[in-house]
Amino acid sequence: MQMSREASRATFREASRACVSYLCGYPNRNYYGHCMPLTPRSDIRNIAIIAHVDHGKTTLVDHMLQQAGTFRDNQQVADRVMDSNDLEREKGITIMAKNASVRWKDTKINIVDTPGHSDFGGEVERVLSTVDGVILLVDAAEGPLPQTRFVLRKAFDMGLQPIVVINKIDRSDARPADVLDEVMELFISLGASYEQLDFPTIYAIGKQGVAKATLEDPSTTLDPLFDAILKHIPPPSVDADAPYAMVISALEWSDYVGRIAVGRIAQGTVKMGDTVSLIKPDGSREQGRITKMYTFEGISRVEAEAASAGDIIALSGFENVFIGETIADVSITEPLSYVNIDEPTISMFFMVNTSPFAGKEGKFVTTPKLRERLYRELRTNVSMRVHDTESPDVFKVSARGELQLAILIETMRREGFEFAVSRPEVIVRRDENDRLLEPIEHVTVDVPEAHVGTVIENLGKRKGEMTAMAPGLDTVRTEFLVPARGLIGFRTEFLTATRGEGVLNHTFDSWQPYKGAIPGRQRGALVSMESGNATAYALEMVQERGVLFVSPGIPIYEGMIVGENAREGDLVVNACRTKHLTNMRASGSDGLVRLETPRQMSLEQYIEFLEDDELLEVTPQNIRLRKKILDATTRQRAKKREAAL
Ligand SMILES: Nc1nc2c(ncn2[C@@H]2O[C@H](COP(=O)(O)OP(=O)(O)OP(=O)(O)O)[C@@H](O)[C@H]2O)c(=O)[nH]1
Ligand SMILES: [Mg+2]
Repeated sequence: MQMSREASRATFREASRACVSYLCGYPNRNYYGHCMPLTPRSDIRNIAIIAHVDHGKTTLVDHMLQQAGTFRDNQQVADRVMDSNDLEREKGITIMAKNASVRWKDTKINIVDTPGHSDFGGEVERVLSTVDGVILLVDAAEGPLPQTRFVLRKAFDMGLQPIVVINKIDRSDARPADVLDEVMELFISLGASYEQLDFPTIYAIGKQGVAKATLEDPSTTLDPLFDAILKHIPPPSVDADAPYAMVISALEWSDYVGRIAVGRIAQGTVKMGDTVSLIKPDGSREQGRITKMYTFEGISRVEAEAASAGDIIALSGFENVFIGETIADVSITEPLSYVNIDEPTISMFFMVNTSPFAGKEGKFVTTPKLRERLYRELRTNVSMRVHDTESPDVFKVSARGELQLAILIETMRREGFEFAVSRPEVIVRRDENDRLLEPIEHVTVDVPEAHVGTVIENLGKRKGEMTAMAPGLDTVRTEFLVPARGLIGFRTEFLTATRGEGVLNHTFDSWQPYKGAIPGRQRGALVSMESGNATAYALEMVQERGVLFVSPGIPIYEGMIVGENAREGDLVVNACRTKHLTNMRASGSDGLVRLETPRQMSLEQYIEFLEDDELLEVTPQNIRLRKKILDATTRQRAKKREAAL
């Protein structure tokens, strides 16, 4: 199903080269290719806020909303109000791009808040086609980081005009002048046009709702930022008289009206109750009636009777719509073109749980449920792919990074799903000469000087190549090109090696010839040889061998991983042994069992731990690591056979 969708998208892209709507970049023409004068809609601006992770996008949007009078004076509003889903709030990061709008001096500013984490880069690509300009936020201390480059490159690809905001100038280590130089260098290295290089710069303390036109500006509000948006971001240029057409760039859900499709009207005007066509990328069409229509006011959707080209709207009436599809006047027969979203770089197998505890803890545990859920994810998640495999119970899910996969896994377990996943693998491809290519990540590491050597050594082992080094105030910044393969499982090792003082960032850079073998996990697993409940008595002995993952009383099964071996290679251990009554302790011992607290791991850490012959069992209540082959003898045999090959 996915393949055919992909294939049809490709054909559609080819066919739509002739399409000359504004989305294709031909000015002054409408959808039919007739030269039509486009009129600027000066009452609207559409912008996206883009940046590296944590540089302060969502916090800035809070204050833009507040200062534009979105909330009542006494209204209680949560911090980072746009980070509205549970996982976003728990993790403190934005996962999905979202729309809001403010009114400033009679102009409606539609704002898209985007995620800065590289795994969610597809979200940025998805929404850039709906805006006419971007606010590029850069942390005044950290400067441009890998994702700053990535999002700016995407904005340039779309020909968007940026406003640069040097944010967090209140930081004690802020260095706004240097950071501005670095931004300039970044623009040049990305081949910015003359107009783009002439970008306006605003200095901000997003957290306090302050923006300044210059560092000396006494402003205590965001007015300079709002004014810059009105002045420098071009209003949408539209043909409001052409037949209505828009591409769907987001999907939302409402318990009252069902699926809601969000997009920016490319041309024409649309009214509540209109009969329109949903045009699929392959050109097939179905007609439907618009049952509800909304525009964005503040952070809410408000019902609207009509809207026209340039505005971002949401509408319901089409249950079967996907992102990237076109909704248009019935006279239109061809879909509008849609941006290319970068392909995934990493994949993982999702499968029905087969552990001895299977089916005990989940609400949804069967193949059809798992399959339906995974394919449903594709409706809204533009950068993921799902494929069936030769085995009917196993699905290959491809994504842009481990965190993106971890978020899907966590979301599914909260929904009641029980399943197992394998170790993430990097996706490879072949070039025209049949050479094997692999994804290479651009890695930036900020660490105190004392740790630089260790980092260079560790990344070297993982085939990393250092490309730059620059000393900062307290830390040294080193940059590397590292195979994505080498980064799987690296974060935990990095944090240990730098005693938590290091910051690691990476973003996809390029496809390059395969760099050769990279060693896997340094330490083996402690694998249970029995099924039963873990006992304190047994764990006391097991902990001599490494670090425990389980505590006494926890039900375990043969082949389940109960800890990390202190050495290389796996070790089979007995974690359920009970003390024989006759087994007296040596004199001098107080008889008390002293157990270390088991290692608490996040879902991402569990995923990082996985080796090729292991699985992660995920249920709404538990996460367990296990060997694929549970029986020790069979596992041993399989290993020997593999070694012999
Ligand atoms: N010192 C300082 N900290 C700020 C400022 N603005 C935001 N922060 C802090 O930076 C952190 C990240 O803020 P967010 O607004 O979540 O950043 P973001 O860019 O939306 O992050 P992602 O969406 O996950 O990419 C939070 O702890 C904020 O309190 C600022 O002006 N000064
Ligand atoms: Mg955010």
